[in-house]
Amino acid sequence: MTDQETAADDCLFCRIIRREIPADVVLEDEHTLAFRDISPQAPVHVLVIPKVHHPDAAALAAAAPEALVALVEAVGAVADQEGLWEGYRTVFNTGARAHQTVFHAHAHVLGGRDMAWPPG
Ligand code: D5M
Repeated sequence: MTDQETAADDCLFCRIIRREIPADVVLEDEHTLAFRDISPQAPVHVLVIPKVHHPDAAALAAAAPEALVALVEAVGAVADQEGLWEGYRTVFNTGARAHQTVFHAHAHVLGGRDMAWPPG
């Protein structure tokens, strides 16, 4: 088994993809799964994840650029589906210091309220 497969075996988001853990799925396609964050930070807070396991977005871009493109397309589709035509924020937390807690690449899609800048 490769390191990547080992990591995927007990990765929380891989388990959601395999439907071992329930999630409120809002969109799914060949490359991507999108589901509501369990701890929403805005009226709309959806996580968009690739179906392949890579620890963060940069690693995904390096290993599977087509999956990153599909992920960003899915972010736009989620925003449309959720009615976020006034704007939304896309966040890739990368590394513990940036508050990444799940080391499977994911985009946060946040919307439905005004966003502050700079972020905390
Ligand atoms: O974001 C990881 C996010 O994952 C964080 O906002 C909580 C969310 N999370 C954790 N467990 C679940 C389940 N089971 N369903 C839905 N959402 C979940 P990070 O950028 O790594 O801090």
